[in-house]
Amino acid sequence: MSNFPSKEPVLVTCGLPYANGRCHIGHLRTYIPADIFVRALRKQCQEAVFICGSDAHGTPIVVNAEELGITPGELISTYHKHFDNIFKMMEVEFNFFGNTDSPTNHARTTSIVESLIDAGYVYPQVIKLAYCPYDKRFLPDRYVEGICPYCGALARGDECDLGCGRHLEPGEIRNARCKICGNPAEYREQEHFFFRLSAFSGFLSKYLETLRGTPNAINYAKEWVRELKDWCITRNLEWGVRFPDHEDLVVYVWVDAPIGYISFTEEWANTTGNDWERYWKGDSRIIHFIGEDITYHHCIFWPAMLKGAGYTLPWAVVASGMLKIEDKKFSKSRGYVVWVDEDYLNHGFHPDLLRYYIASYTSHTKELNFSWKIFQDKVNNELVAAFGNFLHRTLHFAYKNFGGIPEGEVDKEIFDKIRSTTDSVVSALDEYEFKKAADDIMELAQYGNAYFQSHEPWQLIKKDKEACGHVLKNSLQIAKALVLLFEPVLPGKMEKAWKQLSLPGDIHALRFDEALVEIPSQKLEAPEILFSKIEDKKIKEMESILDRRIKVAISKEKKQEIEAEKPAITFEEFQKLDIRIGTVLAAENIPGSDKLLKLEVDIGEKRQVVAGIAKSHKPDQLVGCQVVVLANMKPARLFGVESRGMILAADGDGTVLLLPEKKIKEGTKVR
Ligand code: B3M
Ligand code: ZN
Repeated sequence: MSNFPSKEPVLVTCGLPYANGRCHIGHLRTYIPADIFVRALRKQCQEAVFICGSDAHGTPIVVNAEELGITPGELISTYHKHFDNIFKMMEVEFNFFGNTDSPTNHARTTSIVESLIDAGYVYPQVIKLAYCPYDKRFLPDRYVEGICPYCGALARGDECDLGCGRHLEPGEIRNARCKICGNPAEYREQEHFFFRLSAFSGFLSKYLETLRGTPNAINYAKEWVRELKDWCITRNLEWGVRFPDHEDLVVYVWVDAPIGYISFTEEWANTTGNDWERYWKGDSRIIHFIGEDITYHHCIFWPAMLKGAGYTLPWAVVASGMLKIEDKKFSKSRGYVVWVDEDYLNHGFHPDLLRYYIASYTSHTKELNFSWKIFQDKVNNELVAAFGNFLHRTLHFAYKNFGGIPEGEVDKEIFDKIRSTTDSVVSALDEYEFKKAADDIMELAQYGNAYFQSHEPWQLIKKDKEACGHVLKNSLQIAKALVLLFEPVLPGKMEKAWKQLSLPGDIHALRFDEALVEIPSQKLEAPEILFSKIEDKKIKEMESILDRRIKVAISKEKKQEIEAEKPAITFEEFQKLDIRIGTVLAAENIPGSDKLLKLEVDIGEKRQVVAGIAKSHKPDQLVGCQVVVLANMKPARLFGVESRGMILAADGDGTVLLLPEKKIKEGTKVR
């Protein structure tokens, strides 16, 4: 039994893109499957509203606008239009695409925050916050950079983006530096407001048992629910939704961003004569499509907020896995990025080809690798040679020999095959298994090819025209089913194919069931080829664009490192550093970390030091080696292991350790 249609109304949302940068394939990994899902719901007679919008707030937007010398409002308006446009071009068709800086979202956020305050879920607390004495300001989130207290990686104020991926609360980051001037930050006390997330742990444990969606989201969330920390929900910024009764504070972006889902539903409802409360106050099925990296926000923080303020809870959370570009971790700064306009649409590639790639490359929850060669293979072998070929040879043969779709009946066996394919496609979609759905449809195309091939209509036409017409009728029924089934994935191309079949009605509004309605005999126009091969030359061109971008990024990174000017220090300041020669006595991996090693070093005394060199150095290679150690580094715990000192290394081609020129006595001072 399929989950849909249901009597409850369905609302599907996609994570809101920050209106702070261009759309790349990583974004589409969430939006395209969501769009496919919604189109497929409609094909199962399920009414569904599809909502998204730009995320207009948060520190990165303020920092970026400042760097560009424009207002945050100007910045978000540019990118809002950009995303809206790209989604339209990629045939991702939202019912409403809003923006979290809208008056509706300000009002809804204020109202929800007030409800949470009234219900006793918000409390003030004085905390120590990073403050820049030069810029004379507090440094929220991305205004500060430093070291992650959990894994030791270089991190941003609110997120360990390069290391363990943890969300960091204000004040947690170590060795904080101001992002504006590069100077070390101070810590100052200030009153902030916290959301009592810990009060929801009992509720959340139960709720997560009923939450549907993909296992990656739900299983992670179940692990986290055991230790919930309260969330600081205010920030020292001008840009954002004001925290009630505090002129100097706005709410944290992760408060007003998901509330956008509600506000956009309101805005959509107001312009279309619908009732938003059906979705957010009544029995409904709210389905959030998100990237895996924002699971915590959607499975923990958001349901707690909704519960605390008395709104309908999400029915399912569907999390897409991460993206790789040519087998390397996606990274804008390192050049491993494919921009949807500049690198794809502007080169004349049809949106449906990328939609197919994203749907069919791998399971929705797994890592997706985008490679131009694989893209070419999938287009040429699957869309062109299997599906396109079947469609074209069938239509072309019918047009040429019969002038259209022949008379006669379709075999039961053909209808059975179509029915079983449709059933398996629908159940795959119920499980958010887009690859399985695409593969099942492609298998029907292969079945069609085999049927056509084995019945040799080009021979039959010479001997028995009626028998030949029968083969064609069956083939065209399969073609009709394929076009309907593929519409959610390939909406643009299937619209054309539907016209080529001269079939009535709007393909986007028709149901999957229509595939079982016998195709009428009628005239056909000469069919055009729908899918064409991508040449090697084009793929080489695309690869070299990417290569060039990676090279430019590498040289830019190097230059930045050289240019990164640090403030001048005096000799006295330098003398504060206690740098000594040490000999490594023992080295071992730290369970759970692929970056860190635990070392025992003799620096005139024995010291335990944790070093982030596991990727470049094997423990046994290090034993006996002499190294240079900063001995008066403040002690820290990394992965639960105490570190008292820091091994000096150069960040070059991997991590390169500094070694003394010849063996010298342990503890010798470096000056
Ligand atoms: N704006 C983008 C992200 O972190 C963020 C999503 C908000 S969804 C309410 O992926
Ligand atoms: Zn970390």
